Amino acid sequence: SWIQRNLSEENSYNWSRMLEVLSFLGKMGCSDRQLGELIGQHPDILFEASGERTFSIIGFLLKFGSRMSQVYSLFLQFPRIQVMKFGLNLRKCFFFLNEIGMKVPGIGKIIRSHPLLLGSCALKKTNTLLLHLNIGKKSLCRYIQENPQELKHWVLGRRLRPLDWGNNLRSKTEKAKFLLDIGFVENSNKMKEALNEFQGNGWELQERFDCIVEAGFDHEEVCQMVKVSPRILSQSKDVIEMKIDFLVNHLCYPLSTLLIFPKYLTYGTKRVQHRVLMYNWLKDHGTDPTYALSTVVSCSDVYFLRKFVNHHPSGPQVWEDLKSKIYSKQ
Ligand SMILES: *[C@@H]1O[C@H](CO)[C@@H](O)[C@H](O)[C@H]1NC(C)=O
Ligand SMILES: CC(=O)N[C@H]1CO[C@H](CO)[C@@H](O)[C@@H]1O
Repeated sequence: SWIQRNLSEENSYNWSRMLEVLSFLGKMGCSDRQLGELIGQHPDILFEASGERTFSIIGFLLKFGSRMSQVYSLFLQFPRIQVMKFGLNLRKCFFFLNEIGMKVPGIGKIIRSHPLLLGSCALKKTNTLLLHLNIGKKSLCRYIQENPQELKHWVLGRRLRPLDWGNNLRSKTEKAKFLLDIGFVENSNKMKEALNEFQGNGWELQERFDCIVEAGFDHEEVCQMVKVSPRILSQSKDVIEMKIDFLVNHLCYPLSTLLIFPKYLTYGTKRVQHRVLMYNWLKDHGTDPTYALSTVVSCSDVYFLRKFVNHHPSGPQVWEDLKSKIYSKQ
């Protein structure tokens, strides 16, 4: 009955192709369950033109040298956008890159590494972009190769600003704009500190900020975290995601720990792991009252040894054992 509800009486369907789509996705690596979830969320992968759109996206990606595993991972993360629209966007990006004179290997590289991004961007027309970004084709090519993420700002409905590429000022203003957006006060000391603290340009900061939001916070909460501890945004998105995963899935602290202790994200995972494992061991072997993660992680080694480790006769030995185990790992 689900299928019936998703079929339209005005269309005819090619069931043999729909079957091919299912078995192709299956061969690519989708388990039945993943397949069910995928089609459940995106019925049009199967039904739109009886799967022809899906095949045309897959064909497009393979033509540019994507590996099957990359295609597979794209479908697992397929964005909330119609399959047909996704395919059109991909093609439009290709035409745009071609029109500004990017060579095929360069285009292939961008398509292979950013299919999700390209498929989600409804780019403006090439002439409009060249005009408003105020940049030549050659420079634009290089700019995109170095900053492919920028493409997502050049979509229909967004206002364009001229690219003063190579101009440091721009990256400074972008950073400043980002900080003002998240609630810093213009010309305040905090703002100056944060500006100096941040490595990365405007969109990178935004991307890092967003990935914390996506972990399960609301915008305001993340603004607050960044104000308390600006340095958390000086790390790449991958590192931030890894640290959050580590906190929640390995150390088994609730995500909300970050609200009280955002600075956690600035510590190396080895240090955190060493401290937490030691602290847990002491808890299992002694009577220490419960300390917050912030206390356990932030204090100096000397203080930690004095306050926690040395209270148990075997503490120092366990501390050393953990240290060699954790720090010898890659
Ligand atoms: C239905 O799909 C199959 C497999 O892709 C194809 O060979 C066949 O020509 C299609 N039939 C029609 C009527 O389009
Ligand atoms: C495109 C379409 O009609 N999708 C429908 C498929 O069935 C689910 C469940 O009934 C509906 O929510 C979708 O709107």
